[in-house]
Amino acid sequence: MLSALTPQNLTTTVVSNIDLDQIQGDVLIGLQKFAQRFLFFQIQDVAGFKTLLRRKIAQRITTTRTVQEREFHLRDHKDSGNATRLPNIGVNLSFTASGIGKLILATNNGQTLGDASFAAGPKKQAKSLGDPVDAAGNPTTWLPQFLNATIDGVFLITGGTDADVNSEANNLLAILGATIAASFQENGDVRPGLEKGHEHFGWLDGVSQPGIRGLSTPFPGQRLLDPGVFAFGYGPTLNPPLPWMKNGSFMVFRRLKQLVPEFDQLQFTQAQTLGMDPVLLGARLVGRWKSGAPLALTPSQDDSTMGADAQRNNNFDFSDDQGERRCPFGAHIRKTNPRADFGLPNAAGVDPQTADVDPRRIMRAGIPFGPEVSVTEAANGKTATDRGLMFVCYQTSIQNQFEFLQISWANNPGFIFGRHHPDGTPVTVGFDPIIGQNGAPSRARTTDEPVPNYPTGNVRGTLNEPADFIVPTAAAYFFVPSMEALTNELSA
Ligand code: N7H
Repeated sequence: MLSALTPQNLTTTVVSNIDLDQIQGDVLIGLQKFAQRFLFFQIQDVAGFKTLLRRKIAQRITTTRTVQEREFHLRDHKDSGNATRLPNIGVNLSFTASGIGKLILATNNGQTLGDASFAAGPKKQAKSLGDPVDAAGNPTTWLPQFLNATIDGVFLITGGTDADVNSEANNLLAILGATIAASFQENGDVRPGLEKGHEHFGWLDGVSQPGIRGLSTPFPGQRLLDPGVFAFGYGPTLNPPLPWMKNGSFMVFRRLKQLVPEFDQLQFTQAQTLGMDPVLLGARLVGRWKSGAPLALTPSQDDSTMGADAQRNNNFDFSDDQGERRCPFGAHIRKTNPRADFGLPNAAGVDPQTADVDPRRIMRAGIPFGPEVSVTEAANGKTATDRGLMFVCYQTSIQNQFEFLQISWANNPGFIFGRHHPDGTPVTVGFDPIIGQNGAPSRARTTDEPVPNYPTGNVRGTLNEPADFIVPTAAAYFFVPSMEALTNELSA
């Protein structure tokens, strides 16, 4: 069974003080998931909900300890040649600011929990995130359930099949009865056949995740970060803003619709204009080939063995590619994790990632939703049915991590700063061609595309994206409490 996104090389001898029994399972390792239900709800009867949370729901929540044990079990299962899917039902529960406000009456009307973006919620943040908005700043592409109704919480329910997760969703709904009202539900599913583990544009997802000090043994090139970057109470966030937030995390959810046939067409038409192979252009938009192999290591042809090899597929830091011969500065993985670009090692020997990039990292745990592209959609080059990514990420600061990546890096044509073409003129990198959003009404984006021309050198080019190929259709910000907070502060 797939774990959230990435091969986490879990160490068998856990030497750290990470409280695996307190942190919910999707945060650091990721619930094992082939299918996942997102069950958004409103709390209708606060007292009744609290009683059921304490007595019947908390025991169904899957902790990091359980997820870790399942990882080891799954390895044995696979190693013994067994290809069957195990049900491995997982349940996580988290709350929006309005949900926390209802559960902790002393501070009713919402909680900031030390994070202004969490308190504001993504609807208020939509404009600054670059989402399409009307004159009043309200998102224009979101589903009505996320615009008009209050969402207090969400259950993430994972398992081996849709039937497994549907059955657990029904159990939860039956237990909670009228204490909640489901406001929106949708299933995500790992894609079928050879597309397993690939998102809808076709790229292998979950190749690069941060390692966690004390929990994982790093793969070559994988950074080991303090658990405090993702869960409160460790390292830089030793003291959570409120004591009961220890072992909790913030979760960002975004339902991102992907216009797959349109994006496929763009790669063909732009490749023609730029005079390059569309497959290479696609790889240069992401920074990896569809197999996961990084351009930084294999710039002119795919290497699917490398793509699948965790010992190699992150073993680079861009420091030897300041001329963008291998990977453009604008590529999605270079914009969202610039590795050593962000201040190359300086005379003082400062490790640039530790200083600048590490505190911005996020732990991604999304899953694709929607059907495969139909023959008719492919022929027409036009999306007829919603599909995309249920994007989920964890962090201890929404403002300094997810929002910073989206706003200050992906949407910022200037980032990465201070680079020059060989003739000395400054490089304006442009938007992240995958997730970058131009808040202007036209939405049109450009990205610098130094067309590779071996062996002479790159020819300057510009990628033109006249429209968005990823459209945000829902978003919500959550706090993922520890087990202790669920059974004490939030259900008292
Ligand atoms: Fe991205 N894609 O298919 O092109 N992403 N992403 N992402 N993303 C990554 O390493 C994709 C989104 C990050 O450490 C890969 O897993 C799509 C948002 C970060 O090297 C691919 C969508 C944000 C990384 C994609 C989407 C990020 C990353 C390479 C939306 C944050 C790790 C495989 C539909 C604001 C970078 C991998 C690193 C990798 C795609 C969304 C961030 C293929 C389709 C919203 C930090």
